Amino acid sequence: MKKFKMCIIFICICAMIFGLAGCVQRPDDDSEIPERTVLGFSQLGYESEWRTALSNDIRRAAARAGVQLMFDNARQQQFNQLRAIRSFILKGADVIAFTPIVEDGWDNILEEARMAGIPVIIVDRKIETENEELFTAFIGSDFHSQGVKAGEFMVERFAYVEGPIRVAEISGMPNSSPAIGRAAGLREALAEHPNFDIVISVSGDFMRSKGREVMETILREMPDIDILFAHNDDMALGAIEALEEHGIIPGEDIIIVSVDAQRSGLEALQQGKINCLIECSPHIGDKLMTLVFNIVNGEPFDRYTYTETRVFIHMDNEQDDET
Ligand code: GZL
Repeated sequence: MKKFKMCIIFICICAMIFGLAGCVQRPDDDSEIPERTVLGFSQLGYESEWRTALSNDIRRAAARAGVQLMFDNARQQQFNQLRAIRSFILKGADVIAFTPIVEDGWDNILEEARMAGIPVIIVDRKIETENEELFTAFIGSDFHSQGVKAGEFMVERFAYVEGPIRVAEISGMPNSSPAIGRAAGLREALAEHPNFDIVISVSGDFMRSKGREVMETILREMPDIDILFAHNDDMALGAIEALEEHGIIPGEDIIIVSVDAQRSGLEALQQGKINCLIECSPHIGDKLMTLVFNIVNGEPFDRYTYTETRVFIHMDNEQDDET
């Protein structure tokens, strides 16, 4: 009898253990650990310090946000961007984002993403499209206002100079929205000031090496200029190398205005080699991740998000003044 009781007790204890096991909060078969949001990001290249800063910012932001980032670098080729976006579609990304190297040629791939039900965020640069519905949101800076601010600095700096004040422009990559916007903004700001004359404009593709080459060309073709406007720091720094090789003092013999305000540009400003920097912030990553989550979760979001643009001016023998 005693043995029988012991067996009953043992069976009860086993039943309790397995029964309790049934109560443990373990994931049941169809409950999934929430999947990470997958973002496919096509970066246009690594032509400048600014571009590298943007890539690093987006990688860090994705890691912070727990977003699974598929990152592709197109090495300055639109074809590579189209291929990368198509691969993100085939891999079933939740959201696709890309920095369009030029303004046109995106409608077909964006239509493919739309057909696949994948929202697309345009980052940094803008596109020209027949159908604005082909993308969900844009986050970047206002290139036109950057050009206007550059022109406003020139007008103020040469307020009491009769002229002609000869301006040379080293522009960004042809047909890219920053090159188009900055050039238009500059011309708008100078339109009311006929004593300013943009005497030459040559593309340096946003690259330091080409900025130096182009400056050599400008010094040959148009040796007598008063102001250099470079569409980014890298080209301004390349131009400064050429000027110094010719014994021309940057920031004094020629007033230099540039855009981006990355570390090397700010150092040149501190040294007085660049007189005015228009900021173009690469700190887009966190805003991009918030946008991704809002879109994926069906929450409200702004279709256009712009980063801030500050102006830094070198004050002779004084601390640089941020205006
Ligand atoms: C601006 C960005 C530009 C930078 C350059 O948002 O697209 O491209 O001004 C970069 O430095 O090459």
